Amino acid sequence: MKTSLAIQAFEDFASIDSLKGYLREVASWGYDAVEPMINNPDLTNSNATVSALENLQLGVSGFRTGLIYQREGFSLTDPQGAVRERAVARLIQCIEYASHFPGACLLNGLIQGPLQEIPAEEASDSFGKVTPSLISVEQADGWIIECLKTCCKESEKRGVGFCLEAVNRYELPYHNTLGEVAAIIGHVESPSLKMLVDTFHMNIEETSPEEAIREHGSHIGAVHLADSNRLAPGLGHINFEEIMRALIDVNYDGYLTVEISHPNIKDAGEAGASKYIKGLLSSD
Ligand code: LER
Ligand code: MN
Repeated sequence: MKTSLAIQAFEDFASIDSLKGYLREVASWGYDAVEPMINNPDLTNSNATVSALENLQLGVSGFRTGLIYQREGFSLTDPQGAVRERAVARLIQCIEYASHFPGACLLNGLIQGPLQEIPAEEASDSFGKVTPSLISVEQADGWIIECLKTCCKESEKRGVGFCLEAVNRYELPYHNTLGEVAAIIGHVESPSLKMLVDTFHMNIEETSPEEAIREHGSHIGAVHLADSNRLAPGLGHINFEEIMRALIDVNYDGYLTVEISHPNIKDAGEAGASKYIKGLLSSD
């Protein structure tokens, strides 16, 4: 297993030089890869970024798509079909961009979207009385499955992995556990669709994160590591020895990405989160 650090979007760096400077710093902290956010990738400018990464022998473990919802409001469960189509079109564009970075997959959590209000014309009864209510989880599931089928066709074509993250209930009102994400994967039936497991979310939602990893191990395509307080692993109360043992037991051999709250990234890098994780792996 290799380590990666979750970082801001490549497109958010002021210049290629500032991106190169930051990548140099991440490499010096001992990481093997980075995992940027992504919103609106510049498809014409991937070559300069690819060669900057190659020079530093840094990989890209994946691109995190939450910004597409946070900045544009495009989600897979928007009651307006046209908005869902825009979300899918943007994801397809991101899959194409990711295909320039060997081994990078697309990582999807918040783009699934909150449960929104049913539009007034559909919510009114035969007397025209409007009772606002939210779309149901069943409706959300149906739209998500439909959108994922389209995205995964593109993923399969381009050889880019596509992962769905189990996110805790305070950030997303459904698909909080690995079991719930596994059910969606079962409906989509695409070899490119895998599960992203995040220790911060599992600590809130799973009875036993280690047991959940063992139960769903064959689906796991990506891992996020953050401690119970979303600081770097080792700075809270999650038992990372047990998490590593479970990942080894299920033969997971992908990236371990440190994903922590933004103001603490530099601290985590310099405090040696990557070395801490590599230490856990080698002590097994
Ligand atoms: C993204 O990977 C994630 O874990 C969510 O909590 C969004 O911040
Ligand atoms: Mn995560």
